[in-house]
Amino acid sequence: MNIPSPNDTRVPTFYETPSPKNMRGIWSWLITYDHKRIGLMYMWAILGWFTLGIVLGILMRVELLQPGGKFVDSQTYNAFFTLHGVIMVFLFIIPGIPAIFGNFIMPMQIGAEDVFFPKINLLSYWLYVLGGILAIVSLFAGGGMPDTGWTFYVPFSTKTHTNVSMATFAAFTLGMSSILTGVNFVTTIHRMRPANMGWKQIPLFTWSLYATAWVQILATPVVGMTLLLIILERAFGIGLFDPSKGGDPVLYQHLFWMYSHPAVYIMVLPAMGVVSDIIPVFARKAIFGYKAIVASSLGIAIAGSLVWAHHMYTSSMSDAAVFLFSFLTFVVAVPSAVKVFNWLATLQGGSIVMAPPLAMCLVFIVLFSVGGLTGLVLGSAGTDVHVHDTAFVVAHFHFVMFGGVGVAFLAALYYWWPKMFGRMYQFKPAYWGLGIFFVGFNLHYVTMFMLGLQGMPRRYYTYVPRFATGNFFAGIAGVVMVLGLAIILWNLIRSLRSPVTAPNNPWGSTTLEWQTQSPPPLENFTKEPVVPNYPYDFPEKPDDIVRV
Ligand code: CU1
Repeated sequence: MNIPSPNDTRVPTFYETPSPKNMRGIWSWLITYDHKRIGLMYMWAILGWFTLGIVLGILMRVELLQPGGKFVDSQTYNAFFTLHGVIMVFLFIIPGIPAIFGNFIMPMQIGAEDVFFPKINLLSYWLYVLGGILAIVSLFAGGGMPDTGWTFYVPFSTKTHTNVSMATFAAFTLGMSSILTGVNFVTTIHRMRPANMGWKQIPLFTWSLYATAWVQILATPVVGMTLLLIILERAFGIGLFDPSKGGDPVLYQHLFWMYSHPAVYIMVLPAMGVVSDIIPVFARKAIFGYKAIVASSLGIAIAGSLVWAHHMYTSSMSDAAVFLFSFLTFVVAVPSAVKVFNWLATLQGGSIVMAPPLAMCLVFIVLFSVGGLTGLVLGSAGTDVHVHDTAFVVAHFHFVMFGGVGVAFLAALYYWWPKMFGRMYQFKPAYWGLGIFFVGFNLHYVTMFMLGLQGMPRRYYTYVPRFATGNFFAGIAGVVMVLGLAIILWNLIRSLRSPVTAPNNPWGSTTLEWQTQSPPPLENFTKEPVVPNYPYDFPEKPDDIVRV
């Protein structure tokens, strides 16, 4: 790649300095140990999967435009929602922020030249690719596309003749990748910081990855083993989940959600870290309650691991268990709300400079808050029983996962894009894209909340005629939402064709990754970065910010 230098002091970037053995061309990427190249390889793979997941989502909405299943048959629709879920959860949302920005940005935030285990990092990437390939193969290998939904609930998943074994093995492989990334990040954050960066000088994004990494290490093995048990059941019929052989299908649900609820926090915590890093920069003000945000990240990681059975109120648990899990679920809302209040308190009284990353964070706060508050409707058992397995639940977790984590992912792209590629993107289409996305998103999912309250079930290829208007409207709004998303991504990718112009620190940020050039050189820093006493100290006047 030939990149023109805007000034003389530039050193060759990591694009221009292949590693490890100075190989050139495609191999210098495929076997690289460089955390930035690995982060970028994740980015293109994850954006590819995201696109496929969106296409599947649109196909589902096309089927639901009118009742009666006129587009595809029920079995194909079952495959659509299974694949949409598996791809979006395991291949997009879980790895999204940690694998891309955790890899690319986190080592730079702590002034390190790479992660602690660069080769294991490369192994994680290839396990991710392998898991993705297995997921695709499970579609087209004989037997039929998996039709269980992304949760692989027994007894259906042990009985269906579709390719469930391969799909679960794909998820198992992706879990291995996630565990290795977690181990790598914990070790990196403990061992690679400069001597003068204490725990209270660590930027909040890195803190959030630290909390996430522990959940990845402790919870992911549970789902890995559980998915292997499904494969064993299918191959040998041991009967762990089969009452006629002394097993229990509800055991599966416990094992599955013991990981998959904490997985919600594996997804959400890094998103919160992104927002915590962006907001003070554009408020030109120290983050309000640094310690409270760190403590709430750890609090969420711990409390979030104790609430899994709130997915099972209708699975005939004892009333005492329902009460306990409902109570604990409300407890997790506290540290989450602490963060929202901290972000708002940071904005309050700041000299706010509006830019696309901040605008995206504001979208995050709105959508995530709606997602969180509707979660309370589901967390309290009485109301949950009423809306269980309806479109209300689907709308709720899309508000959290997509409106929360997905939007924070886009905010991270808006914020770190100049650092990663050395290009500034156009602000106008960036705002238009997020505006259209925001309108389409709300019309789409708020409609689904209403449909759910009226009793529209999830996961059916057709519905009774009285839901027709709502579903038609939701489908059209979904297209508007995807249009906004397309503008956002197109505007970013288009900027790659322009020359390298981004300054080293376009937003006037104070964390270490902005002290090196954009894009950074091979081992990140040519001279030791200066660690500030406090990572969010801003000069009063925002003179140093680029406006495009
Ligand atoms: Cu949950």
